[in-house]
Amino acid sequence: MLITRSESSALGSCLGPFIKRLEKNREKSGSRIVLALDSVGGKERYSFEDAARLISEVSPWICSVKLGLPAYFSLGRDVSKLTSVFEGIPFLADFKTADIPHTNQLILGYLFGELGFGGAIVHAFIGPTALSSAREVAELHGAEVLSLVGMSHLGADLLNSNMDNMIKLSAGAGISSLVVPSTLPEMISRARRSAPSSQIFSPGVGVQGGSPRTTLDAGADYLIVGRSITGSDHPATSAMEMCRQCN
Ligand code: FNU
Repeated sequence: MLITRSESSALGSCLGPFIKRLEKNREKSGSRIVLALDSVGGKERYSFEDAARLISEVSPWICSVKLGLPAYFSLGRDVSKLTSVFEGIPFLADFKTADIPHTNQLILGYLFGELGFGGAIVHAFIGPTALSSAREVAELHGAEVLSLVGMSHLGADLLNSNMDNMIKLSAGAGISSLVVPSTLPEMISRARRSAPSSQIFSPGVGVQGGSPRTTLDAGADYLIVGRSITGSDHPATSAMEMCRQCN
């Protein structure tokens, strides 16, 4: 399955502010790493200061920060403090939103409008209507929806076997950013061939077994990395090392 040329050029021309900021940061730092801040130093619950210290420490080696429910459990509304203190860093929300359009709108409106996220990961399996409406909410806030079309853990076969359909659905809904697992590089190559002008974000690098180099060679644009950096005794060194492996 190949996204048609008109679909592809339409996608290429609608790069949102989040992707543009990400690209700028990537050029500046030379890093394609999106830091997944689920835990800090192995701690499940961490303070605003813990999070801010870690981000400051690794900021030369990353281009974005991703926060999900674990971060929200630790920080609550202080997430908005984090996104404003680090306003130069685009923040990605990973709540894997997968609800009806109205509920998605409420969730995404809060993430973009109140917490200051520039992008949010949404499950592609919710279908064309819900994906389009999520993309519309994002546009209202100058934000980006990333469509989750595959997952990195063992046993995600039901989802992963439908990747091609979900890429097509995402393109039809005007979404050009995809999340595709690093642990399955052949899925990344297939996604890249199907949607050449998409931005591919790939989680599962490091602790889950994905290799930075293989993931990028397969066609990913950005690597989502958590514990290899956040759980390290020397997070900045680990981030720098991973960055080196990418270049
Ligand atoms: P680390 N993540 C993932 N696999 O790991 N969003 C997926 O398929 C996916 C994700 C997230 O293993 C996961 O929730 F869609 O410590 C975590 O925040 O490097 C991060 O990517 C991986 O963290």
